Amino acid sequence: AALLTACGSGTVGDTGSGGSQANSANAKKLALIPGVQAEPFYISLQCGAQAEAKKLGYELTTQAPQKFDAPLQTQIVNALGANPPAAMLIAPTDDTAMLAPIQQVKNRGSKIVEVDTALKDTSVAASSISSDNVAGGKLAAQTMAKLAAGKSGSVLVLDTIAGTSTTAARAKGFEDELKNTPTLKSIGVQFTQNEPDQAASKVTAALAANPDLIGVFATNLNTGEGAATGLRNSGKVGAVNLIGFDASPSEVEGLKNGQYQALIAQDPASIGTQGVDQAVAAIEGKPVTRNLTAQLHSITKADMEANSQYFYKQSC
Ligand code: T6T
Repeated sequence: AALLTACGSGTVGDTGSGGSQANSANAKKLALIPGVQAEPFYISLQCGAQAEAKKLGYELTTQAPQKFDAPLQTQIVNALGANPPAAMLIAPTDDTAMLAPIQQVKNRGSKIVEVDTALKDTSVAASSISSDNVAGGKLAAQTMAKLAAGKSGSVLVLDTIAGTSTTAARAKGFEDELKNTPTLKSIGVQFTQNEPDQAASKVTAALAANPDLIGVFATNLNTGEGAATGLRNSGKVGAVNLIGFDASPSEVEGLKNGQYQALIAQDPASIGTQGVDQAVAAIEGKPVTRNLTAQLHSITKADMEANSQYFYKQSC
């Protein structure tokens, strides 16, 4: 079911210009810097961006860090600054630490568009495209309440790394909304460094400390995959409701075989498409929309066939 259909807001005439012009040989060049390599969410985003760039007559190259890690991403951004593209589309891995490197590329003449995550400082990017992550967290809490069906118990929230704007917003939306269901008590948000192994052990530890654990909200695909492992290892699959964010092949398989009770799928391809549209508008001096949102879809086993178009890809 398509439960969220939020759409763009806040059109401004700002073309996001900043600093000197990028090298004219790069006038049709776009660079995409995802949060991490070889991950279905960012692959799907890249597929959308690539197709749109081709359609608009631009060349898009992608370079992603091996881990979701600000120092590794900084190296890539710094190298790009030496030969600035007309626009850089980036998913900042840290809402603060990535400010200086991104600002430097902007100072060298590239337009900056944020895709998925964003910096705290809203003055750098010409445009930001993401899911409505707070709404996604709320939707997960409402789904958790439905699944509990009046039964009381503890709920664990698994976040990734402090400074990740998206997952922080999901955790906050979830925690705020859960307060409307007094029978469910959050035992708090735990960080996992975006490592499935850490997510698995946090779940095992939470089960040992809270025998009444009734649900886990995993704020992205890595925390979800780890949480599913933790529940499996503890023999609690199905007894503890697991709601994941994203729709990676492994999560989709887990939904099918009962390891997850619901997934909140994003539309990464549309984030990529819209990102390129905004980058090209900024380059060509056309009006740019400062903030755009992509749709979210809550998917359960019962309606997974009808929602298969939202499953993430491993390649374009
Ligand atoms: O959930 C996505 C993305 O939106 C988030 O910013 C980081 O994690 C993912 O890439 C999934 O692992």
